[in-house]
Amino acid sequence: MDFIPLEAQQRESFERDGFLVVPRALEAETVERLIEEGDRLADSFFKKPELFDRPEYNHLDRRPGLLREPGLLALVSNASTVSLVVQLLSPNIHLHSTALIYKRPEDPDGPAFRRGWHRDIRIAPDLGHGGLPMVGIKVCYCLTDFHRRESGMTLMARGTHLRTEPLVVPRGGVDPSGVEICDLKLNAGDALLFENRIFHTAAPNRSNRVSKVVIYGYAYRWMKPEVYIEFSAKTGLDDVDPISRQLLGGYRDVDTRPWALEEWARRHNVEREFVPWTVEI
Ligand SMILES: O=C(O)CCC(=O)C(=O)O
Repeated sequence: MDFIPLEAQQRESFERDGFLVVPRALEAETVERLIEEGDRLADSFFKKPELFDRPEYNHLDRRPGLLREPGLLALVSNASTVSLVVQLLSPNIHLHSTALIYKRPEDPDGPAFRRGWHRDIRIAPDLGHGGLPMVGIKVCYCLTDFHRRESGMTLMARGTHLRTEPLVVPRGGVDPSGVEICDLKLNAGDALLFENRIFHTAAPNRSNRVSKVVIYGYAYRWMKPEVYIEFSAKTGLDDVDPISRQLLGGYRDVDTRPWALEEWARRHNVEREFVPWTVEI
């Protein structure tokens, strides 16, 4: 995997906002190939009748099976984004989740579907909202342009990764008050990195085209990947490079060092500071 340095200003904005836009993360040909593969996976979705007033028929959130497609498999170690994830999180990571999200146009006057502000990985219900750790970063790849508001891009509540309380939603409303809601304008090929603590939600697609994204989540290796990631069963890993093998769960246990990304980080001078178990006094 090529090395792309994380600029100081990118780290600063990620730490301040809880998310970071990486413009032109994918080449146009890669986007085309991913659309071709994504459309194949979405075949039965496209065959369903379009019911304008029934948004549940018009959203696809497909999680299993993405890694069977070669382009989607190669995306797991995409240098322009995963380089940054390693520098923001650690070399000790693997792929935690995959999603292909397509949204057909919805009734502009209809109710918001799947609107639910949340933090990822469900830590808060167990540990509360205070002092949450950052343990994962999702990379949302835009396969279509998102040039207008309400065109299907996931909404981010800027800076809420540091929040120690639930969001406050006025009675009868859907969106929180007192926070900045970002409906980002993005181009096909751009990537949006967001960390597990930031409050975000699915948003309606009130444009006149199908919106398409692929979202890959990376997390520390001590976090169990979602069950549908078949590669965690260590099948079919012989043909992939060592970094992809690590990301796909090709190691015995978490006590085995994440040597592929550790070595990569060492070579590019971005290794993590060593944290010992004990110190001498
Ligand atoms: O469909 C969406 O835009 C929401 C995605 C989301 O909430 C997530 O990936 O956690």
